[in-house]
Amino acid sequence: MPRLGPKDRLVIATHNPGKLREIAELIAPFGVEAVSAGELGLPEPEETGSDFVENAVLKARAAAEAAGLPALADDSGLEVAALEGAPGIYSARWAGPGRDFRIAMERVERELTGKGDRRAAFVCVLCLYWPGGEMATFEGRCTGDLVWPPRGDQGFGYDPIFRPEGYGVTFGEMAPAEKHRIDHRSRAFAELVPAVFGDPDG
Ligand code: ITT
Repeated sequence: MPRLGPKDRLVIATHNPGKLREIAELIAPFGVEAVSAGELGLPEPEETGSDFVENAVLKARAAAEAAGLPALADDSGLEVAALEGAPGIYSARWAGPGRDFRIAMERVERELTGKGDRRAAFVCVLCLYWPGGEMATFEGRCTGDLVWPPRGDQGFGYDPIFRPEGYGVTFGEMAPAEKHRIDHRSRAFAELVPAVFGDPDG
């Protein structure tokens, strides 16, 4: 698998500003020149996959082929135990066409009515895809439980209702650096680093 070095350009293949900010923060120490799908005017591919891996691959492939550059895509979501893993790959779609996560969080809470089990996990699959067709995927998970009402205005998406295991606060109440220590995206990224960047000091 080719490596990425400080002079290389990498497309961050997401149209979600919250993800873009977090991925840019994770990549910053490695010095690659990150350019977003939005900046390049790339279209948003339809997510026709049946799991996180398939969707991450199709988004990364579409961006890599359109831009002629390596591309990093993220497919992620919230899996709620008592809802058999929903919303899962449909996490963004539960927020409706206006991407209003108040609506998505209210739907989760409504569907949990009468169920005692409030366990949930965030899942993230990252795909790094090269224009020649080489690719690799990396997965990270973060378990926790759901609170109601939503708390905090940090982060994005479902962060205000997700309380990671071992913490009294939600992701919505955590500073970005604190979330990055334990969240699903950072964990997937930690798997990617040795495969894609090698030893940053070596
Ligand atoms: P792209 O496909 O353009 O990357 P998207 O928002 O459509 O953007 P997904 O299909 O992967 O991306 O949807 C994942 C949704 O899961 C996302 O919109 C968030 O609502 C939610 N999600 C993922 N990671 C999250 C996090 O760290 N905190 C809160 N919500 C998160």
